[in-house]
Amino acid sequence: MGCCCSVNERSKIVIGLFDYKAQETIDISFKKGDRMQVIDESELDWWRVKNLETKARGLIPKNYVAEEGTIYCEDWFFDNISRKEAENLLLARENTKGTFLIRPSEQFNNRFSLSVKDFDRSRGYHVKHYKIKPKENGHYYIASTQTFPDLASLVAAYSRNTMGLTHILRNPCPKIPPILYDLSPSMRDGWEIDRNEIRLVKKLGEGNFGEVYYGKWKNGTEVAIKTLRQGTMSTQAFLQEAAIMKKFRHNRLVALYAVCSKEEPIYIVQEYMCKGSLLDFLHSSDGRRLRNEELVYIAAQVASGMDYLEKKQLVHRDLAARNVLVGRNLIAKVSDFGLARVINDEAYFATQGSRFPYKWTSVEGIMYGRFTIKSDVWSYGILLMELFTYGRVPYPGMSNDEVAEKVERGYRMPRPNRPEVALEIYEIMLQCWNAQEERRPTFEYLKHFFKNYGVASEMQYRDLDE
Ligand code: ACK
Repeated sequence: MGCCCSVNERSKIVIGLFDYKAQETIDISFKKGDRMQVIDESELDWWRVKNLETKARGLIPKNYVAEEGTIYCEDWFFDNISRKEAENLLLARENTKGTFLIRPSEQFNNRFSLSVKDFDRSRGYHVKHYKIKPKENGHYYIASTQTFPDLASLVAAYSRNTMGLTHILRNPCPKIPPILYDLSPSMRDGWEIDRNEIRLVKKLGEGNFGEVYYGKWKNGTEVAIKTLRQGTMSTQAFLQEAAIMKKFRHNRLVALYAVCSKEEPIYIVQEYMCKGSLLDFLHSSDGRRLRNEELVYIAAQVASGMDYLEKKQLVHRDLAARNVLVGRNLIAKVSDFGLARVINDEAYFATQGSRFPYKWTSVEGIMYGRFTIKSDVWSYGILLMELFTYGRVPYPGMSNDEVAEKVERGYRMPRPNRPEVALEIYEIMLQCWNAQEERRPTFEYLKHFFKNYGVASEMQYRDLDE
């Protein structure tokens, strides 16, 4: 009995972590919590499944599900996030006191951290972090007097009783659905789409290469559409570049979804970032209220996106606050990478051009037109200055010519007149502006510097055993 179904019975079951609405006929919808049997998991992003609730068969985005019975199905478990990211998620206004999550420790295997939103008169809303340690028998504890066979039992117990925490665990922190790198499953191997599928809804502004719109793709997916002014670049060169950009996937790089290159103007269809450019955001009322540690968080994210480009050996050439975009929960992503290389526009990339970004360009970029990842590091230093001065124009009051001349002779922007811009951060800027390219830091170093900035690793935790 039962042997005929053994293959199916043994196949993997996954659980929906979010609702997903099918976009075509080859994918299927599911709800959070639906059980699905995996039929084919050979593709990178899309798995073929049978939804055991609706009986429908088709493709689903694999990052919307987790294997049944694993910790990844738990609403409160957040894989792959840092302490700062946890704080930003928990501090979102809609979360009340007691909202919590558990994340793997950044330092130790098989250790976890519990992060809980709290409130008191003196500090206002803030996040407390507790270490969850394993015992030799595999049990877990926060206070050594109370141990639990697994994290779920630990959460259940601390949801009933504080047992030394300052607040009981109330609601798991809401999760944000991950981005899909394809507009739809049928586009997983291509990126040319029919421009009739795109609806331009509202002009967002004037970008480096043409107008930028907010719009919708056929089923309603929100997208940003960059239109390229005629003659800005050769279509062939652009398509080669787009092919590279489509393969670049990183959670701190704006995703390229598709292009419409059959007619002018070329459209570049990108992930939509609801708060717009970092520069405009810094000027907005929300931006002006950013605390120092939030500025550090943005600096870390930009360095993280650039670290990925550094490892892939792609030079950005136009890194600046105007080319970083901001989304929900202070997520910042690097945009327009790779595009600068294929631009024909003399005004933009000839050093005499009116739109050449002098104030962001390294000495060797201005003098010899040499652009490398190290000149991106220079630009990152300028971006840091923009960030920590809330979007002030670099070298205030100086013309491009003056900047070019003075910088070549060794002039560097002085430390801003704000006590929060710590000397260490200003020193990082100066290192990015070292005249000798090879002495500038790597993006990997910059990423770690800002990720760990202000984290005295042991001090940040509350220990119930003390
Ligand atoms: O600050 P903004 O609203 O954000 O104004 C500029 C404008 O277009 C010209 O660059 C906005 N923009 C560019 N790309 C995107 C995107 N992917 N998502 C949202 N807004 C974008 C930018």
